[in-house]
Amino acid sequence: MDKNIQLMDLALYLKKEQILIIGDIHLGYEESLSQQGVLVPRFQLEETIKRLEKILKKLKIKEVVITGDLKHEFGKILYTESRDTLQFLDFLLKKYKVTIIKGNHDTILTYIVQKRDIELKQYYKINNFFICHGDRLMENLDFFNSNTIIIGHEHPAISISKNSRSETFKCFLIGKYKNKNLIVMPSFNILIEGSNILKEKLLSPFLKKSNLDDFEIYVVADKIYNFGKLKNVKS
Ligand SMILES: [Mn+2]
Repeated sequence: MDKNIQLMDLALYLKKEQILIIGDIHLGYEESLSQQGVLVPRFQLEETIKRLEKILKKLKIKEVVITGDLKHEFGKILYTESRDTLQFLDFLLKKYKVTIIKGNHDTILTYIVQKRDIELKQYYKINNFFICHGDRLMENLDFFNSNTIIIGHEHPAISISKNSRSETFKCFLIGKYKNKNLIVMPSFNILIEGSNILKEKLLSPFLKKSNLDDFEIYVVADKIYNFGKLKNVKS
């Protein structure tokens, strides 16, 4: 892996740039569940901030980049969600510059971020890195001039069986898309693990066009574990 990159819990840190990248927080997930009749206690915002604080205090950070799907619901903004989203942004803005990349769930996020003067970007290019949500290909000049793509959207997780028990862990996927490095971020949605890459269909067109078997799996547990290539995990 690039020496400039450090994986820490569910976040990715660019050392030289002092940028912390996190993906797919899906704030408001609880409210969307409760509208479907599933009642869960309201702790997503608080727990998300707690988990993030542990990462933030270990690193020297100038800027936090959110790779899309900061909030969950499509179309309309649910009340709790917009309040939580603002609280979350205010927490970060106290100390850092914040950049948000638009995800497919962020259709109305524009109105929220305008209240805080944050720019909502389609993608973010910094040095050799091209950061985007990953729900669609974006092959522009900035893309071609970068060598590492960082995406969210996929929410990768892997289920690991031991004896008769099986447990699912969020993971990073690191491999190649054409001639570029591709890093897939795990979701920072603390309420769900994500989709099991061994069983479920891939979402991102970047991954559909890659050979996933050659991707390295970095499992996020009490620390980061390199599981090696997917093809070796499968067999
Ligand atoms: Mn998405």
